[in-house]
Amino acid sequence: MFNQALSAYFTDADARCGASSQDARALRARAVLVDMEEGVVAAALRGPLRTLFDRRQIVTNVSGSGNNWAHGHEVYGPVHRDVLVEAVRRAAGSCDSLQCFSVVHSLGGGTGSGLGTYLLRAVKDELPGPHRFVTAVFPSDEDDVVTSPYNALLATAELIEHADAVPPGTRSQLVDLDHPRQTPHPHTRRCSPWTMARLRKWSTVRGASAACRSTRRPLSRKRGVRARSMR
Ligand SMILES: Nc1nc2c(ncn2[C@@H]2O[C@H](COP(=O)(O)OP(=O)(O)O)[C@@H](O)[C@H]2O)c(=O)[nH]1
Ligand SMILES: [Mg+2]
Repeated sequence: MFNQALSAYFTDADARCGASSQDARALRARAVLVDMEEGVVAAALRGPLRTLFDRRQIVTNVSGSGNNWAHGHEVYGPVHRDVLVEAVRRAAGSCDSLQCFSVVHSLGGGTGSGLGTYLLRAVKDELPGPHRFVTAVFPSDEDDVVTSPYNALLATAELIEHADAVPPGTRSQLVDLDHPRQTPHPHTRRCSPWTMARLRKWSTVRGASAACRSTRRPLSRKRGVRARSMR
């Protein structure tokens, strides 16, 4: 089962025994999980994907960043820097041909935006070769965090400096994928061509498909045929 494509994102824990794994439970993500609250990571470690994560590659704290970019960046960043860099080095050390670091975080709170961008800069300083590809979830108008515009702005300034590529998404798009709506969400109507392309790709999801239908161009073959025959 373990092959070259899988090896880009996973290591094979069975390989140490000399055999290639036939069991998905032997896969270990080449990942470092970071959160300054324990809850989300603890839930991941109780869930169906729990075997994917190497416990040494998890960095948590107890009290969270209080939705404050500065707390994540200026307080937790220096405190956890060594442990974080060590975990990233360990993951990088197990790669044959490291090409890219991929960071996935939200920008509306304090940890993803503040500590996430601190880590991005630390990785740039300590391991400057590979590209830094950042998937950033921006807050949307209906965000539940009152400080999210500030956090996102401060994080964006860091991304401009330290990331090589940033495909942006928004929180409302995640919500729509999670809980498809019958009517298109107003924010998804204003989304970028990149996001529209992603939504089309995921058009089997009801909400996304509804969002696609709100654009001017016909998207499904059926609608396209009807539009042509009406001319
Ligand atoms: N749609 C969606 N939004 C989320 C999820 N997790 C966090 N958010 C949103 O992301 C923003 C920041 O929250 P969070 O990532 O927990 O902050 P942090 O832990 O301090 O970085 C808030 O607006 C949350 O509502 C999720 O799983 N789905
Ligand atoms: Mg959080």
